[in-house]
Amino acid sequence: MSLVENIIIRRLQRLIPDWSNAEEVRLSAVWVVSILDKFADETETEVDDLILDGLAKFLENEQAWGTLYGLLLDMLGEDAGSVADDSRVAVLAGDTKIDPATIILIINAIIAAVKWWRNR
Ligand SMILES: [Ca+2]
Repeated sequence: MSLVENIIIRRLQRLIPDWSNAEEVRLSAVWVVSILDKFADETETEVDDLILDGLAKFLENEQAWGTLYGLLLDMLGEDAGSVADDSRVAVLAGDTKIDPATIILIINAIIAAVKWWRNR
């Protein structure tokens, strides 16, 4: 694990005492996204910038964050369905003006990150 990963993990463990609290998770995600955005600016690939810019829009919009948080909780549950089949993707697209394909990409990236976190 790299030094940066270690720092992020230690900060997250202190910042998110309760993962079931949507506002605590949102505030911590704002911090993580602001840090990761600086790294994404330095990479040649654009998908990282796309994901982080989209995530920042969700975090700035209270209604979109509530929708996204509920969707993520469901998708990380036992009987998770497909993100692409969830009607909340269209709601998020309306709230944020992000196209649905990008929203699906962002949500799947978050799910992969959370699963990595749980299994590390
Ligand atoms: Ca980049």
